[in-house]
Amino acid sequence: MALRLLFKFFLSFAVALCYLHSTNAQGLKVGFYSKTCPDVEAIVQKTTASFISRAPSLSGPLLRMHFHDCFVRGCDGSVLLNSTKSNQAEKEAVPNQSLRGFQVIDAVKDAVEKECPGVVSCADIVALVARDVVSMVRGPHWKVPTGRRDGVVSRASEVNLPSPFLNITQLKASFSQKGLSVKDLVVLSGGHTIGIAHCPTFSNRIYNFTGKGDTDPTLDPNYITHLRIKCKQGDVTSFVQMDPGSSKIFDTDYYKLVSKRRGLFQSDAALLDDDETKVYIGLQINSAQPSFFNDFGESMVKMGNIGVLTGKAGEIRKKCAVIN
Ligand code: HEM
Ligand SMILES: *[C@@H]1O[C@H](CO)[C@@H](O)[C@H](O)[C@H]1NC(C)=O
Ligand SMILES: *[C@@H]1O[C@H](CO)[C@@H](O)[C@H](O)[C@H]1NC(C)=O
Ligand SMILES: *[C@@H]1O[C@H](CO)[C@@H](O)[C@H](O)[C@H]1NC(C)=O
Ligand SMILES: CC(=O)N[C@H]1CO[C@H](CO)[C@@H](O)[C@@H]1O
Repeated sequence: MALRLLFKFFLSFAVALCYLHSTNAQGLKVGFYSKTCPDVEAIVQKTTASFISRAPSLSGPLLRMHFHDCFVRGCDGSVLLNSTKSNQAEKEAVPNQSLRGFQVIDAVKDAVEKECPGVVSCADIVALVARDVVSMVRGPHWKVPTGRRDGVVSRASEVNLPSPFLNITQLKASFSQKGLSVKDLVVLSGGHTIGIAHCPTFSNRIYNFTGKGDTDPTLDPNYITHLRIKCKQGDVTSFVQMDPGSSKIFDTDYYKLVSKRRGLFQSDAALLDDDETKVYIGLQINSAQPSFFNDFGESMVKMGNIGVLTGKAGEIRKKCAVIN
């Protein structure tokens, strides 16, 4: 009898431990839809793959979309909302210019709605798609806690994303305001191993750094020559690969570039101005088994927790671009 009680005690203890492990303070958990929409992750994966296999360059903007969602009002799908007559949505703000791939989110949502109408949030879809595109370009795969609900507010005036012109102090402050660490900063910046950037995000560094027609002394002069060919002065429409040659492959190249003073943005170069971020970069380059892939999954999960709506808050949108 006593033995059975003891056994029961240990069992409930183990169950409680598992529970603690799979949930977090805000109530997201891996497999949130296991009863209500068991195939959701397979549907998201399949639909996303059908786009990425044809257009791998959509992986960049779709990863970035989760970042932009989470940093403004929390990961609540607010980045997806269209403007209305009376409201300028986040999409209208300057850093949006280059957000793309909304059609992928809409297609995923339609496919999911067919299977389980009104169950899966757009905010979760953004998080799952971000994970899937990274896997599809040979990056890590991680478990995405779900259970986010969709917000009903999206305001262009609230978009206060870190700009590519920030220095290390400002970057650390921006991340810390969202509850993210210095390690998260250097790890998530590694997302710049895929994708592209438009000339105005770095042209000051190659043409007119301090207003005297000079260049950024922290940028490799040979790289400046290369970038000037891609971006003529005043060009606002051209773009470059952030990790030239492997911008569609998720790898540790970003850290090699930054250490060679070829990080594209001031905010990339700034990671050499802090002991912790600099040491991290060195470790990723020199280690036989870099921790970056594992770290990236962990930091993405942390980012995915920012300001989430759970329980009865918010809603489950029917269409990701409009509130119900
Ligand atoms: C640390 C602060 C960050 C700054 C200042 C920053 C800034 C930028 C800028 C200016 C662009 C170029 C946009 C364009 O011109 O088209 C860009 C692209 C990108 N960013 Fe970041 N970013 C930051 C953090 C992140 C994070 C946390 C992620 C995701 C984990 C991310 C993922 C990306 C990706 C994948 C692209 C390529 C987009 C594409 O291919 O269209 N960035 N970022
Ligand atoms: C970063 O920029 C802020 C604002 O311009 C400035 O006050 C600060 O001194 C800068 N810090 C570094 C480390 O450059
Ligand atoms: C560089 O910037 C300064 C200050 O903004 C401006 O007056 C000057 O015309 C610019 N020079 C060039 C070559 O664009
Ligand atoms: C949202 O806006 C886009 C671009 O203007 C448009 O194509 C799309 O149909 C809109 N979505 C909804 C649900 O109104
Ligand atoms: C994708 C998207 O909605 N882009 C918009 C970003 O904001 C500019 C105006 O600042 C609009 O013209 C774009 O359509």
